Amino acid sequence: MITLLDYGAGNVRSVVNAIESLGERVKRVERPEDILAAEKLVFPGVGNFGALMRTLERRGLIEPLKRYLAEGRPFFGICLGLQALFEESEEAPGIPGFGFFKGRVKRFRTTLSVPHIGWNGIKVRQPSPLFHGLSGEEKFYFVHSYHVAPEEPEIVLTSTDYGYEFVSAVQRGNVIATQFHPEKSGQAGLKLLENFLKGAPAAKPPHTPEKTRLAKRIVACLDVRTNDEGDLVVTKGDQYDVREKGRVRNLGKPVDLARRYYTEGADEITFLNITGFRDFPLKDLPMLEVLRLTSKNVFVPLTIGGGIRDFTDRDGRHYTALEVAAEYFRSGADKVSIGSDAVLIVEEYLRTGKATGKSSIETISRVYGAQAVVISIDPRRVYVDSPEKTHHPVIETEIPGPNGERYCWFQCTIKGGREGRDVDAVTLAKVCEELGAGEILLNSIDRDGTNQGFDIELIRAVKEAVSIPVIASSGAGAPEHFYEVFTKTDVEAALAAGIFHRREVAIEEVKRYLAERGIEIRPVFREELR
Ligand code: 1PR
Repeated sequence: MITLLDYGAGNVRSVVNAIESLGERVKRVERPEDILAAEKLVFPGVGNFGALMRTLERRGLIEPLKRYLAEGRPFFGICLGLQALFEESEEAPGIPGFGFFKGRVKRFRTTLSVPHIGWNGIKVRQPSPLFHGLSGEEKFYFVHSYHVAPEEPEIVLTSTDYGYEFVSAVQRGNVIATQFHPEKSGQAGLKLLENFLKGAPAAKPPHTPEKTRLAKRIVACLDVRTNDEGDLVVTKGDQYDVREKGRVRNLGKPVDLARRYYTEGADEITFLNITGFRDFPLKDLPMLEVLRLTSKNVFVPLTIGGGIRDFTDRDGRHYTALEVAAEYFRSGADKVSIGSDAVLIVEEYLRTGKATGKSSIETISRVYGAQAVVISIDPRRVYVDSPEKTHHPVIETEIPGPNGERYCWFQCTIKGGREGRDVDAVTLAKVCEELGAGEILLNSIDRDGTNQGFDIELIRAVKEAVSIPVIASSGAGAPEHFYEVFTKTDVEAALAAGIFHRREVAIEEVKRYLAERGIEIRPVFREELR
């Protein structure tokens, strides 16, 4: 029996699912005594350092946990569950951590995008049960803006490079903690977790990279909605039109397709509830069920979008966007993606010149962390003859408009592209970053479903304006298009839907193509899949 310290924020469901998939049972800590009664304690942490420590204090869990650690009993901390073991964090000055390890938690100081999101390698510094059966070449999933800086070199278990070298795991006796998420790191992560749970013999992997590199992520996207028969299906539009001969295209079942993409090597899976702007998601129970079922056997990050906003139902009950997001996180999502609401928030911000502190972006980011908030932008090109013809920032384009126009701006839309608004994608991305978003999912209505390749000009314009990661989306038709977007822009990830759904190109094929040309990817070990 494994004891899980769930302090109530973020996606612990995937940790439970990962442990259960390894044949163990999980008991959650309800009372302080449960900690001292634990045989093995797993502590996954997400969100804000200060919020975490305050919650643990309120629940009377700090003293028993300190005692448990001091007794050197088996402990596995994940992400914030690692950071909390140190003395203090720049994220919450003045709030002490457990102080089990000497040292502080610091914010990344690098010109690279922060948060550090994605699959990176580890350099193993000492033997550990965690590494039994690993080659040392595996990559693990990271998502964080802060990292630990231990004062005692002997506790460093692994380090990782991101702009500079930082400590990505620590160990003292039976107390082990990782900055990366084994429960989100595919087969390699499950193996590492299994090694802890089963008490494998200590080992040092045969290989240790000299320098680790963050992989470019390949994201599979599932646009989900109810079809004409009332079934929840994966559909796919051409420039956002999902109907063919008047009927909603049906490309498969969401849970089955997500599992297929996981086994085929997708680094992340995104579900977009594309009618979320009109249907209230908490009434949309099948979508929550899709997440619950998917997270049982898909161990890479899951993002869900559609309908993340404040809502008042027919009975007058008001739900905040934070409540909607919380339900998604509880059901197995790691990140939520906000579309229409982000545009309305930015319009308001531009009108008043100030943040309200109450928007979906701000409230969700405060509780769950910036890395959990993705902004999905649905822009469309608007061509003009000259920059003076619009008050929006324009680019000079190599793809002239229908009347030979040489300039364009990228107009944001809401309600699945149905309504254009008076705000452009570059401004939107910048303001959302300021409000606390951690990542941009950049679609293009012009390219969606066309197989013509990504809109490089759009992607470059947005990427250059923000310092958070950007996922390029819309238009992928061949492995060459992924290569193009990764070499012509600095995006961290590329997303595709149609080519994967229609089996025109396999994820593995894309990865092989990229790897052969020197682009860092996470390798796929199909044969090892359970
Ligand atoms: O506005 O917060 O409720 O969120 C609604 C979400 O649903 C938004 O993220 C929006 O992008 C999405 N959405 C709404 N309508 C559609 C539609 O297609 N009619 N889909 C839609 C967006 C775009 C991509 C697609 C890529 C790759 N789909 O995610 O998967 O373009 O496609 P490709 O590789 O086949 O070219 P809210």
